[in-house]
Amino acid sequence: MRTEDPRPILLKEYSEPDYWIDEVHLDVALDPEAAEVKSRLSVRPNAKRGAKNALRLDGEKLELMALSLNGEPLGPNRYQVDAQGLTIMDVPDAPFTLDITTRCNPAANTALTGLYLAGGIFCTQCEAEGFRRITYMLDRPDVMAVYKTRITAPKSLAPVLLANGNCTASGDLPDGKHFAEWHDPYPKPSYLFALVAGDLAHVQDSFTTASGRKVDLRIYVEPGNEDRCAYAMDALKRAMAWDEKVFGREYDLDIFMIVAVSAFNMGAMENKGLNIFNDKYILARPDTATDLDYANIEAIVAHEYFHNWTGNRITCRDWFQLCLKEGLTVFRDQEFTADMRSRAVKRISDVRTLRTHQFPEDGGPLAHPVRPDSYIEINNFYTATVYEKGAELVRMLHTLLGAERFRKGMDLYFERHDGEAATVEDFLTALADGGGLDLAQFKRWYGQAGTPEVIASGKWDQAKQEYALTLSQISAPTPSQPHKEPLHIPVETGLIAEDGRDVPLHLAGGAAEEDGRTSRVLSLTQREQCFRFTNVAERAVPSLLRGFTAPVKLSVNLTDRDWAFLMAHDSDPFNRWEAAQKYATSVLTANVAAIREGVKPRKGEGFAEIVRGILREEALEPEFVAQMIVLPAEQTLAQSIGQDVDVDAIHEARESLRASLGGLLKDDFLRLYDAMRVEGTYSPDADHAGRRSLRNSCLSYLAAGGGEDGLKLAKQQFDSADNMTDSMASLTVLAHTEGPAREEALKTFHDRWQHDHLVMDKWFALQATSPLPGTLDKIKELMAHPAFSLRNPNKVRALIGTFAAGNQLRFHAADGSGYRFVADQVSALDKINPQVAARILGAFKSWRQFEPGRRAHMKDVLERIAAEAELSRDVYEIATKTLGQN
Ligand code: B3K
Ligand code: ZN
Repeated sequence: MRTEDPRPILLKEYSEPDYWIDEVHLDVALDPEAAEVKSRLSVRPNAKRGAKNALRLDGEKLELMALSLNGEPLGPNRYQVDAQGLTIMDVPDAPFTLDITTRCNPAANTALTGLYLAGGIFCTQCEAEGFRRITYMLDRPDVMAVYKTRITAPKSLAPVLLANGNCTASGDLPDGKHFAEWHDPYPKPSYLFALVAGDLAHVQDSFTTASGRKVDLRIYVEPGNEDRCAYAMDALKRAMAWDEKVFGREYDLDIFMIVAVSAFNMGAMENKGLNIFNDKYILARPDTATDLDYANIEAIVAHEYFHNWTGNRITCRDWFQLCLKEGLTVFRDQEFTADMRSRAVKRISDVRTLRTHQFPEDGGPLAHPVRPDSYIEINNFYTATVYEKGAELVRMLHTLLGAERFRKGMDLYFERHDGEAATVEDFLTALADGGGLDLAQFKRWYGQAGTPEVIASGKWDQAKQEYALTLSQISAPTPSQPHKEPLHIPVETGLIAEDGRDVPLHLAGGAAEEDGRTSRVLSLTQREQCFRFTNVAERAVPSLLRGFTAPVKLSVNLTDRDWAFLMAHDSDPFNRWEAAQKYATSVLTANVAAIREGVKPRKGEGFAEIVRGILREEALEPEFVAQMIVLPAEQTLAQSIGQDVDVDAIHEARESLRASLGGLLKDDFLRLYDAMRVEGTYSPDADHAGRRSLRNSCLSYLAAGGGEDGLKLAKQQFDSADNMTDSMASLTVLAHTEGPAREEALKTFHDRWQHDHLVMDKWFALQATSPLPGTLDKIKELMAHPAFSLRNPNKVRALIGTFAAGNQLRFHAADGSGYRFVADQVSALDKINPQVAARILGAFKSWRQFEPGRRAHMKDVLERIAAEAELSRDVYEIATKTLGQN
C-alpha cells in the first residue's frame, strides 16, 4: 500500500546487483494459512561491484521465522526487516550460504501474486515481482539461479505437487503427508519460478524433438475437465514443431507441463517447464467454447511455449527490457497463427487489436515508449504498447531484413545470449550483425512514444511518364517527450492501374534486384522524401503501407472513389480491407457530423454497392469477407474523430449504416446465410470457423436491417445451435434487441450453463456490452449473482471490464453514471487485487477526447480516486498519470 508518493524506478539508474545467487533450494510445507518456506541461497559477491558487506533482499508480506549464515543463526542485531525486505549486515566478502525460514498466508492472498490458494489449488504467480512474497530473494531478472524445490503437503489437501523442471523424487511421509522434489537445471530468474499443488487430473501426450528427445507433455486441470484439453494439447505439439522448423528452436527438458486454474490475473504465464494458464485459454469443447476461444487457445499456448527461448533461455536484464521477450514472442505467435490459419486474416485482426488498444494508449496520457524509461509499478507496463507495438517493431525488422537475413540475425541472437539476461541493444546488435543492416536509426522506435503520422501524396506526370510519391513523417509530442527524431519507417508500396492491374515499379535509384516488382518496401528515413517511379505510362492509384508494414497513421490524398477502387482491386488483401475501413470511416464520420447537426445520415448506397461486389466474389475466403464487412468499432471511430467525441452520435451513425446495409443487401445476406451453413462434425479449423463467422455476420446484418426475418433466424439458430459459436452469435442478436425473445433466450442460456464458470463469463460479458438503456442497472444486479465474485479476475473482467472497455455507449453515459460505477468498483477492487483494479481504471485513458460534459465527469472520478488515502502503487500510478499529474 502507498505510504507517501512512490518513487519512480529509472532505466538510467540500472546497475548490476552487489551479489549473485547461483542456487536456490526451497523446501515448501504447504498449509492454507501458514505455508512455511525454507530457502537455502548460495550467495556470491559480485566482483565488479566491490565489497559492500550488507546484503539487501526483497520480501513482502512475509513472517521471518529463522535466519542463519553459513550455518550460524543470526541474532536480531545482524539484520533488519521492513515492509519491502530484509537487510543482513556484515556478510562475508566470499561466497556464503543463507538459510531463511519464512511463513506466508496463501488463503489470504487475494492479489493473486506470490503463493495463493484459490478454488482449492495452491498456485504461484511470480512475474514481475511475486517471488518476494514467497521468500526473501534478490527478486530481479538479472539474478539467475538453479532451483531445487521440495514440496510437502497433506495428501488429502494436495494429491498433486508440481514445480519447475524434472521430478527427481516423490513419496509418502507420516501423518498422511507426502512430498515431491523437482530440479530445474537451467538457471533462471525468480520470476520464472512456479509451484502448483492440489487435486488435479491430467491428460498426457508426448512430442519427439528434431534431435530425438522424447518430451512428456501434460495438461493439468480440475477433475472433470479432461475432455476439454485436446485442442490445447494439439496446439502445443504444433507450436513445438513450428518453432523447430521456423526458428530452429528445440525444447530442452524431459517434461513440459501446463496447469489450468480458474483464478489468474492474466492470460497465462511461461514459468520454465510449468506454464500456468487461466483456464479460459485451455479448456474447450465445441458446446462450451467459441471459434474465437479456440483461436485464442492456439495462440496463447504457442506464445507461452515460445517464451521458452525468447524469455526463459534468454531473459531480460531488467524490467525496462520487457519488450525484448514480449514483443518478440508476440511476433512469433502471430507468425505461427498466420502459418496455421490465414495470413491475411491474421494481419487484419492484429492491426484491429493494435488500433483499438495500442493507438489510444499511444495517443493519451499513458503513452510510453516500447522500452519505457521510468515506472512506478512494473505490472502497469504489461501494455498494448510493450506487447503489440513491440511485436510491430520486430515485424518491421523482419520486413527490412527479409525472412532469410532476419533468421540469420535471430540465430546469432540465440547463439550469443543463450543463458543470459539481455537488453534491447543486445537484440538489435545481433540482428544488425547477423542480418547485415545498420539499425542505429531504427533503434529510435524503442525509445520514442506516440504513433507517428505518415503523410503521402502522389502525382502522375504524363509528360515525364513518372509517378512521384512524396512521403513525410510527423511524430507529435507525448508526455515528457516534446521533441521527436525522424524514424526509419518501411512503407510497402504498389501502384494500381485503372484497369485494376499492378504496375511494375522502376524506382529511380532503387535496388536493381527489386526492379520491375509490383510491390516495393520504401525506407522513409527523413522528415520528407520523394520517391520517383519511372516508366509509368498511365494514371494509377497508390496502394500504400501494404500489409501494414509500420505502426503509423497514414494520411493520403485519396477520395471515396479511390477507396472504393482499392476495395475492389488491390492485390494486397490487407489493403483491400484497409480501403473498406477508410471508406466506411469516411461515410460514418460525415454521418456523425450530420447527426450532431440534426440532419439525417446518408444511407451509404455507394459503399453498399462495393460491399455487394465483395459478397459475390466467390474466390475469397469466407473469413476475409467477414472481416471486409465489419464496420470500424465505435471506439475506433472515436479515435479517428479525435476530439469533442459524442458517443451517442457515433452509436447512432454506426447502427444506422448497419441497418441500411442490412436492408440494401438483404438478399445477398440471406443467400450467404444459407450457403455458409457448415454440415457435419464441428471443427475449430480456420475454414469451418470462417464460414460460421461470415454466416453470423450475415445474421447480425439481417437483424440490423429491421423487420422480423433477422430476429426469426436468430431465434431458430439459438434453438438449434450445436456449438457455442452459433449459440453466442444468435444470443447476441437476441440480447441486444429489446423484446420478449431477449429475456427468454438469456434465461434459457443461463439455466443451461449456470454451473459452468467459463460459459457464465460469456453470459456476463454479453449483458455488459448491451447497448440497451437498462444495461448499468442490470450489471449492478448481476454483481449479486452467485456466480459473480470480485475476488475472481475473470468475473471482474467479464462484467466490469467489458462494460468499461467494450461498451462505449453506456460506459460514457452523459450523466456520468457509468464512470461513477466503474470508479466505485476500482476503489473496492484495489483493496482486493490492485493489478486488476489498475487494469480496469485504464478505461479512462482517453478522457480528454470527449465532449466537455463527459470530460468533466471523468476528471471528477479520477480525482476522487487519486485522492484516496490507501491506494496501491498500481492504481496510484494509473490515476495520477491519466490526470497528467505525474
Ligand atoms: N509474461 C506473462 C505476463 C506476466 C504479467 C505480470 N503482471 C504472460 C505472457 O506475456 O506470456
Ligand atoms: Zn508473453
